[in-house]
Amino acid sequence: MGHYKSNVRDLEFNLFEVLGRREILGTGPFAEVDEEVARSILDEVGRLATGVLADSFEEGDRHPPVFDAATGSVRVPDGFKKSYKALVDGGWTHLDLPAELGGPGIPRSLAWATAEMVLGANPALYMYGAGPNFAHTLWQVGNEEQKRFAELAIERNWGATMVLTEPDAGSDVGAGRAKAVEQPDGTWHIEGVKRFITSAEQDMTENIFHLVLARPEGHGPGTKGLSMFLVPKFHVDLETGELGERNGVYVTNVEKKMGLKASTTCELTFGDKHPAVGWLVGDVHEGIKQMFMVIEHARMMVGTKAIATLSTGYLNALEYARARIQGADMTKMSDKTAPRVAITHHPDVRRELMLQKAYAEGMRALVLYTATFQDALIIDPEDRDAQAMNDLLLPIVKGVGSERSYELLSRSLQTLGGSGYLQDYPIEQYIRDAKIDSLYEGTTAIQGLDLFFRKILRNQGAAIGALLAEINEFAGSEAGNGRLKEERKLLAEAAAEVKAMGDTMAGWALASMESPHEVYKVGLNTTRLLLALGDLVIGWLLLRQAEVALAKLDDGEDPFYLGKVGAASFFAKTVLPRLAAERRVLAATGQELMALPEEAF
Ligand code: ST9
Ligand code: FAD
Repeated sequence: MGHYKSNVRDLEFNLFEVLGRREILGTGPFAEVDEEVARSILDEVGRLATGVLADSFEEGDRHPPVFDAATGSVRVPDGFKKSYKALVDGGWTHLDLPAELGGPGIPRSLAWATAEMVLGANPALYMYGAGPNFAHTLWQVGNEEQKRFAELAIERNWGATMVLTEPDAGSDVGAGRAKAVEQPDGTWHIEGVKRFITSAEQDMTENIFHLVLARPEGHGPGTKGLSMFLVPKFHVDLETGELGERNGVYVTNVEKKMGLKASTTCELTFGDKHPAVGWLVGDVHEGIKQMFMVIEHARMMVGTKAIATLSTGYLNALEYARARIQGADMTKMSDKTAPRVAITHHPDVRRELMLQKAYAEGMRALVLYTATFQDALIIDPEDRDAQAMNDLLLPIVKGVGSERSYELLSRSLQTLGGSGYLQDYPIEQYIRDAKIDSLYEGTTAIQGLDLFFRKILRNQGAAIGALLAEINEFAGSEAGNGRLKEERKLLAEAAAEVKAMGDTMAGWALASMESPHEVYKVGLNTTRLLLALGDLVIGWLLLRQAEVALAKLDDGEDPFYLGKVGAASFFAKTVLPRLAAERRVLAATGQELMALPEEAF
């Protein structure tokens, strides 16, 4: 058996029993995909993910890609190449594309459901295979020639990268110094060094194209002075599709990392050996706006990756716990001759397992719930409410998904006792591979700032207000037919705590217009609010699942549905009450920490 354990049943439960995806399948932009096709896609990707895709997960870690500094090339291990080939040959790198680009036209909810399995099985594969998706974005924002380039990139499965970070420009992308110099023929020469660029070199695709942020000479400071350029590794004859000369962009180092080792993280040098020719994307200087089209997908991808890893971590821990015999049942703990039991009998192990299950399944629901707004935007790109809700939920998917997954994966390891620490089991690699998720694509601090300042304040509380109203409506309903009464009460209390947190922070933000230091109190709590809102939404989605499950249980017992009710109730009773303490801590925030001299740290 491979390391990866999928949960197709839960994916289908979310899509078809809770989130009503049946209603949008087979119609409008999804006309070609009915429920049967959707289920067969999930089955097929599940089979692939638990098989050939997962096969090289360990090899990619123990024998990572090898960089040759003399040629700037990278050799990816053979087993990993085999997995990648299976992904490409099956057409799976084209799965997310719309019909006009030759894709099947599936909803985003189904796309993320399948992505979860690829990301859980072998995350680097998904990243190397994202070229067609990047090309889709280029096709959306590019000029005619760039659209043609994008079509070729899709047809030939070229690799792709997003190139923002520099040694002195990480979270602060606007500090970037890479320069773009316009040429008489309308092209640009890019100069400078970027770092930490994912997939910038590999030997699995014939070409790689880079979407690069650089500052045209004379342009202003900050992110708004950056433009986006298309910089291919090899030049391309757009008529014939033939590859031409090597462009002047080279990988000059590949980082040695804690985890996710199969994925190359590269230093990328432009214009050092010979000119690195770039084309201004869409002929407009709107680089940061265009790049955020990619970033939004990538943040969703990172959250999904984290959650996928927690899910397989939990399922591995569960399998171990069921088989591991150790100690007697607690009721017989003083009887030294009592039969030994599986550790799943011990209350502490059960508590730990249920916490893992609740977060893994609650955050899966969060990803798929968020994706329903992306579905709505395909159906009607002008749906502003769906846009605002997707915007609001994205930092939660990315920030909460990565933080909680990393935290809970250490609990998965704990369930295995000392064995969890060994490389005989996949969890230690899961933990190393998942740590990156709270760092790239905007650290957790950046997600917290994005949530409060952009998605709540700038949106004037509209989306968060709508979300809280929905949660309160559920809490005040008869959901569960009397059987979720206590849980709904806890949900309503938690919603009130989160609202109070947001209101207090908005008050400080307002006060900072008069007294600038007040904004520090906001900054001391943005991550707290992010995590608290995450817990609230997870609790709500779990209870929605429990409501559906309870109705099904009326027709007969099914452990799957019993587990749904159990997880929701557990989460409501053991996690949601903690939000009251978070609100108290937040309310008591003062200036002491910011006033403390740096030397005192
Ligand atoms: C990275 C990659 O880390 C890691 C993994 C790569 C894996 C690759 C594989 C990916 C696969 C999936 C991709 C598929 C792609 C396509 C699929 C197609 C189906 N939302 O607040 P301001 C914009 S890469 C939207 O003043 P500052 C907006 O235009 C490196 N837009 O910011 C705004 O203008 P306006 C990742 C946003 O103070 C403008 O920015 N690095 C948002 O100048 C300025 O906004 C990071 O993520 C938003 N949430 O700069 C950097 N926010 O206001 C993290 C801003 O007029 N740092 N814009 O609308 C930040 O995010 C900073 O907050 C900052 C601040 C740089 C934005
Ligand atoms: P810094 O920005 O220096 O942050 C250091 C610490 O300070 C963090 O804890 C951060 O949260 C905190 N901090 C910084 N600013 C603030 C603030 N204003 N408020 C509160 N806290 C703050 N980049 C790309 O462009 N393309 C890629 O493909 C890519 N892939 C990557 C792959 C890997 C494996 C890694 C490690 C990085 C990758 N990155 C990529 C870069 C990644 O996006 C950055 O590392 C990330 O944005 C953080 O920047 P930094 O590392 O410079 O940290």
